[in-house]
Amino acid sequence: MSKTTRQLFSSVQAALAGGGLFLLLGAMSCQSGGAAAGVDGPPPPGVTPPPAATPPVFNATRAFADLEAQVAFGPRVPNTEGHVKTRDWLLAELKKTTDRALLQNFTRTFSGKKLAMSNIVGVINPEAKRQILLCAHWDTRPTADQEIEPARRARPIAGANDGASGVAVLLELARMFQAKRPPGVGVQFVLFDGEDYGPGLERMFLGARYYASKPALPKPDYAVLLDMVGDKDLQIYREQNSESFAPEINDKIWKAAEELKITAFQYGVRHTISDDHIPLQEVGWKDIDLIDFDYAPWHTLDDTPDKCSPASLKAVGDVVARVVYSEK
Ligand code: 1BN
Ligand code: ZN
Repeated sequence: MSKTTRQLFSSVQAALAGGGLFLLLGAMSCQSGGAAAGVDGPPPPGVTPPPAATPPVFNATRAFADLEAQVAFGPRVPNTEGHVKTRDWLLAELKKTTDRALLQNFTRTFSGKKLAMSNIVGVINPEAKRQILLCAHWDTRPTADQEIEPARRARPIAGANDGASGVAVLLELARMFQAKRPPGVGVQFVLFDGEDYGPGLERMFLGARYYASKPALPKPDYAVLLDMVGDKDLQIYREQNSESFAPEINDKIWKAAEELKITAFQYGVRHTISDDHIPLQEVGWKDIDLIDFDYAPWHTLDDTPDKCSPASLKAVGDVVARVVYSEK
C-alpha cells in the first residue's frame, strides 16, 4: 500500500474506531523550526531556557537500547513468556529510578481464556501537591492483523514502535527525574497492559480501563500518553479526542516543542484515535495522546527497531521533559 493510500486508510479506520469525526483542522498553534540538538547533546544555542529548571540531557542512545531490549524479550502478549519477562524487567527498571514502584495485577477472561495482566507503576516525588501522569502501553498486539497474507496475519508483532517506543521514552525520563528532581511536581509513571489485545475495541485498553476504575495513585492534575513515538519519520499532530478534552495540555506540549524548535510536532489535528487516554478521560482526567499514527508497519510484522530512531525518542523526551521541568 502506498504511504498516501495507507494514511487515508488508517485515518478512516482510526476515525471509525474512535467513533468520531475525521477532521483536518488548521486552527492550532505550532510552528516548525530547526532541528533539535545532536542525538545525545544539549539543546542548541539560542533556545529559550525553561522557566523553572533546566532538564538533564535525554540520552537517546540509552532510550533506544531500552526499545531494543523490549523487542528482544519477544512479543509482549498476555500469558506468554515474553510478557512475564518484560514485566519483571520493567518493574526492576522503575524500582531503580522511582521512589516507589509496584505491579497492579488484574485479570480478564475472554471466550473462557483467563488473561493475567499487570499495570506497572512508579512515582517520583509522591508527596508533591501537583502530580503529572506519564503513561504508555507495554503489551503488544497478539496478531499482525494489517498483514495481507493469512499466515503472516496470525503471528504476533514485535511492537518496536507500537509498544516499546513510548515505554523507552518513559524509562529514560524516569532516569532524568531521578538524577534531577523536577522542582514543582510529582511524576507518576504507569505502563499499561492489555492496550492492544483485541481484535476489537471492546478487548482493548484493558489496563487503562482497570487503572481508571482503581487508580493506584492519587488523581493527577493531567496525564500525557505516549504511543507510537519512535517512527524514524516522526510527525506528531494533535489528536482529536485529546484536543476536544484537554486542549490546554496539548497547548503546553506544542508550546514546549516550539520553544525547543522540535519539528516533529506538527501544526493542526490529524487523526481521531481510540487509545488508553479514553478510559482516563471518561473518569474526568485531563489526558492527551501523543501519537504518530502515519506509520506504514502498524500492526504488521515489520514494526521492528529499524523503522524507529533514537532521534525520534529524543524529540518526544525533550518536549515532555521541558513541560515537566517548567511546572512550578
Ligand atoms: C494504537 C496503537 N492503537 C492500537 N495500537 C489504538 C488504535 C485503535 C488505533 C484502533 C487505531 C484504531
Ligand atoms: Zn497497536
